[in-house]
Amino acid sequence: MGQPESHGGEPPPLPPGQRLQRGWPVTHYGPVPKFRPERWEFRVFGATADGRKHCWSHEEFTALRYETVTADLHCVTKFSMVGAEWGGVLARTLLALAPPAPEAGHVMVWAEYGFSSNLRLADFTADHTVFATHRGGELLTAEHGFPVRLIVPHLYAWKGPKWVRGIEYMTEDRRGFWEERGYHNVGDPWREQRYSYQEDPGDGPEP
Ligand SMILES: Nc1nc2c(c(=O)[nH]1)N[C@H]1C(S)=C(S)[C@@H](COP(=O)(O)O)O[C@H]1N2
Ligand SMILES: [Mo]
Repeated sequence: MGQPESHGGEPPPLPPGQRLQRGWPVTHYGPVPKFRPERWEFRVFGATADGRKHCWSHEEFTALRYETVTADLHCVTKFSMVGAEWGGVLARTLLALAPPAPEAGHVMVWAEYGFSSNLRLADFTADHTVFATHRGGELLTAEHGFPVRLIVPHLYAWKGPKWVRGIEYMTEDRRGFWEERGYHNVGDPWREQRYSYQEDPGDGPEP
């Protein structure tokens, strides 16, 4: 990760090639989904430890332990928004409630309309990876991912789907939506891992 923790009053350094963006633009592919609480559930499936699927209704999900994380968001198109406080359910909390099988080394995060992004289990379980329901103490707006979006602070923002509906534990890595369309399988902004042609052997499955 290599992100400095303290910067002595200076503005926080940005990853290489990024510029600071004022405000908070909306960036995504496709339409904003309509939230239907009675049809919404959050699912953990695939290679779970007990071989079962685990589901939470919206009411159940919002009753899970709430924690906050301060994190920047780096879009691969080169703008960064810094210093937001995200509130929600840590990925670690979900992992403890619905653990993966020992063979699961990867996670696919699934969102509305089949949008997906894959993560290594280690990135998923990082202590600041959070399924955010709030930003700056306020509920997310629809455009920014209400009711739940993933924030993976140490990776490019496409690795954090908005409108998340569940996660799939995987015993083998598979590419998600943008990863299939030319973006880097890992996506570490501090190493400027933008595109799949930059991948080293072992960074991911064949593009
Ligand atoms: N479901 C979904 N989530 C998504 C995307 C998307 O296309 N679909 N785009 C990602 C990208 S590229 C970025 S930069 C961030 C933008 O988040 P924001 O609109 O809240 O700024 O959302 C990410 N999450
Ligand atoms: Mo992005």
